[in-house]
Amino acid sequence: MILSHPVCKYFNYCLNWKENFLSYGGLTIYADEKVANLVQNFSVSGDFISQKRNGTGNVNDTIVVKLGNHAGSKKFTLQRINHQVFKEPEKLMDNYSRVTQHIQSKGKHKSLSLIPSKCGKTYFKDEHENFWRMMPYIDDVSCYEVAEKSLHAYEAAKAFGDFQVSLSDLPGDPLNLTIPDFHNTSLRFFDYEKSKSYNFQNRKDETSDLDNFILQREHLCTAIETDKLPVRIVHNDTKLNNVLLDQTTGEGVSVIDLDTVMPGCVLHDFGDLVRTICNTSDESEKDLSKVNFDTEFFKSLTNGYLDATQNMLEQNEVEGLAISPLVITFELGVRFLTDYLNGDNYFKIRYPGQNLDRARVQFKLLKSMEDSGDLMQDVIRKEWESRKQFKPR
Ligand code: GN1
Ligand code: MG
Repeated sequence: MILSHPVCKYFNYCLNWKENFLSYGGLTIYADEKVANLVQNFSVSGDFISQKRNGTGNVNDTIVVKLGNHAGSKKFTLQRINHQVFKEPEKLMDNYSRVTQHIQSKGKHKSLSLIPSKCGKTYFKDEHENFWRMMPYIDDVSCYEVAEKSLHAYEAAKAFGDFQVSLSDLPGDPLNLTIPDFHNTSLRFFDYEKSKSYNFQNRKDETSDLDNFILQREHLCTAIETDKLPVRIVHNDTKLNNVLLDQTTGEGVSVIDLDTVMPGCVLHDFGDLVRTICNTSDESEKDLSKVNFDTEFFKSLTNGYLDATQNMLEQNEVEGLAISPLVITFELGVRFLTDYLNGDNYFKIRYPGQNLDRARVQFKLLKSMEDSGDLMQDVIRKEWESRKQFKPR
């Protein structure tokens, strides 16, 4: 509450300025000099040419940096890990390094890889305790906020399915939990109720029209019974914009944003794929009549996902697929609303009220999914049965 006071906002602004970057509207713009100095700490050659802030992620800061010399130029991705969200960046980077190396070892050379720091670490820690990582930029790819055609739905889902399968034989200890209880929907619901009752920002009245809708769906909190399902390494954040598709063929090239890759449940990945790919509009759409569930994309997505995972999935996982989009959409709606009630501390916002807009989009989408519940069941059953018939025994 206190931090949102205009005087504190100004104070924060000055602090940020001192750190050599400008922060406004949740998006931080870093000065060229700061970026040029940062990249010098990684094992790369070439002089700083330019940098561009990539504004799509809701949590970390991503910058595309161009370095070069007389022989030519090369692009890199530089990222600051949001340590307010990821409390143990070293452990996170340990996962990141194991996962990227394992995927590369399977011949997926166009997938993510880390550039070591000059001290031989997988990250660089700056004087303000910020953790940075650097990776070669992957060229000739596209990244979509909203799916434009069925091919996108098929390829993105196949890429995330392939990713789960690739990690099913990761050797060594289980990966670290980078955010414990990340998809604990009951806990997310509990946090929402707490925020509503504290009402620190005095925003409760603006959200009261959603109260009944949310309460009536509380049962979704326990609809995925994770304790009865296999624990696998999953991505946990399978948004459409977390996969790169080939610019020419549309084929999946690489899954990105690996911070939440950890032991979990495949249903959360499938649910989040559907949530983003089958939404006819984007996550902050103000005109809710444009937010609907796309059944054609759902069919393509299911095909792509099962083409990749049919030999890995167990029957009880397949049985849970159809409810998972509703759970994840509900969960994220609740998370956006909680953040709005708390004063927008978690998800980056580009304008005031964005988290409330985002929450409304999720709840509208959820309503539209409910209307297509039977169709989802039928599509999954049909696709699974047809694959089982031809499955080698
Ligand atoms: C965040 O960072 P990004 O934009 O890929 C969030 C996801 C949400 C998503 C909603 C670590 O993902 O859980 O589904 O925003 N990531 C984290 O757009 O909380
Ligand atoms: Mg992302």
